[in-house]
Amino acid sequence: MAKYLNATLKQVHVPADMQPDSSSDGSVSIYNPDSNELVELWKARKSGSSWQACWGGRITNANQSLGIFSGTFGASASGMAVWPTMIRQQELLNGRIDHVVGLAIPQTKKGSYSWPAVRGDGWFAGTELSIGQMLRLPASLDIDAMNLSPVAKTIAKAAQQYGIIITDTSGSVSFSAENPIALATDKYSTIFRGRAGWAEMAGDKTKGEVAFPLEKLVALPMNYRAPVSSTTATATATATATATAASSTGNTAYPAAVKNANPWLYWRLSDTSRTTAADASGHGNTGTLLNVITGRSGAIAGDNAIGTYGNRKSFAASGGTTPAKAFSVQLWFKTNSTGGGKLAGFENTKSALGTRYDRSLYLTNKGKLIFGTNPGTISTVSSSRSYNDDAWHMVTATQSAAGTRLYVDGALVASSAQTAAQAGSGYWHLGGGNMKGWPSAPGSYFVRGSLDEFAVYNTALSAATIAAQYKAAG
Ligand SMILES: [Ca+2]
Repeated sequence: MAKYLNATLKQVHVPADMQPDSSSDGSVSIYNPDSNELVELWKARKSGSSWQACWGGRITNANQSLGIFSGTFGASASGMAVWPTMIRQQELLNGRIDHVVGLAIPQTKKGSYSWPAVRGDGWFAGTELSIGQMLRLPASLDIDAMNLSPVAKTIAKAAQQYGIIITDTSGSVSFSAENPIALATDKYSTIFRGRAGWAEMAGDKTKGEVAFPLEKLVALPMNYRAPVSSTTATATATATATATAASSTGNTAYPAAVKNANPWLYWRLSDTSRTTAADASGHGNTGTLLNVITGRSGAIAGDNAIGTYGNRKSFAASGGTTPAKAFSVQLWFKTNSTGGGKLAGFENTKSALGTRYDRSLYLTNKGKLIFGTNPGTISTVSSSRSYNDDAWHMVTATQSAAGTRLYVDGALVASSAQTAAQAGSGYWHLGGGNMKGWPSAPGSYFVRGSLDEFAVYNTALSAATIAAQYKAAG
């Protein structure tokens, strides 16, 4: 990833007098109107004559972009660019802000984010607002009739007309404005009438002013105005149109081949919801998405995939069930991880590490595929080659009275005579779970990569069916 970040940020023109935000975040936004590119850096610092950053990203065609960084790139916890929602000094001087404004709040919701955020770092349970969620002041509120400070009035009008977006989790409720170190002349003293910014937002009581009406803000629904097919880095209007067009001309042979084999569960993982995986099997076995990245480019043309971060908060789980004696578990994956991870498995807990876990399909640190069951003693089969080559691979594991079989990219790669698995009910996991005690257990129990087209069947698919499915993928 560091290598990819370097490539992303290569040849960025850094102004000679650039100064990052002096806070620990060291955030920088650089917009180049000539190339129409926006680069944002996090923890930027100068080392000798060159600049280094811990993380960042680049958005091309910036003035047409939705301002969302791809994958895990960007300078913010949300994946949203900081620059578009930042209040400019000149806007405060003009008394007019013609855009949505960003707001950081101390408590953001755990495991949840709202479009246009593509990820979040919230960790409070039970609070109402998610990273990316929008708020606004009601249109009926007469802001001119309120005795607000000039700054509070300007921001309140933007909050009424364009809205506020939750951009970050911070120590206090705060709007983000341009850092004066980036400006030719610092006029904040004039803007804030010689007082602190927070004091101006609270109003000057000696003038009878009231505080910015935070209590009148109304939260808009999650994913407010999200496009039906939202994409990430290249989420320009053009790219969205392309993605929509692609879905109508996408590959229909592969999903048809899966459905013909009567899956018990079939998640295509092209969901716009960040929390629910729709089931295409017809059996209503929707899944729960936990802190995954949606809108990733998929294995099958015209249909997206999800991405996982490789940590224990980021995976998907089915509803409770008892697996059939004969079964198949199947998915596509794409990773370059050298930490391995469980691609799929069956556990007795839905969202925590299981204390009973079985039917484990996983990648070792070296990228080899292992599938096994634990009817009393763990019994596995393993591929001879590695698959952590950042290309899409289709993996299918089956078990029945005929034994255990592991297929990769439509072909049998390993088998054993094992016909049994652990008894009991539980949940299918996609993307990670407990691996403790399993042979060549991965360094990371949770896989970091893209996952797609997850299917579970209550039958052992035949070699011919699997080969035909792989062929249908094109
Ligand atoms: Ca898909």
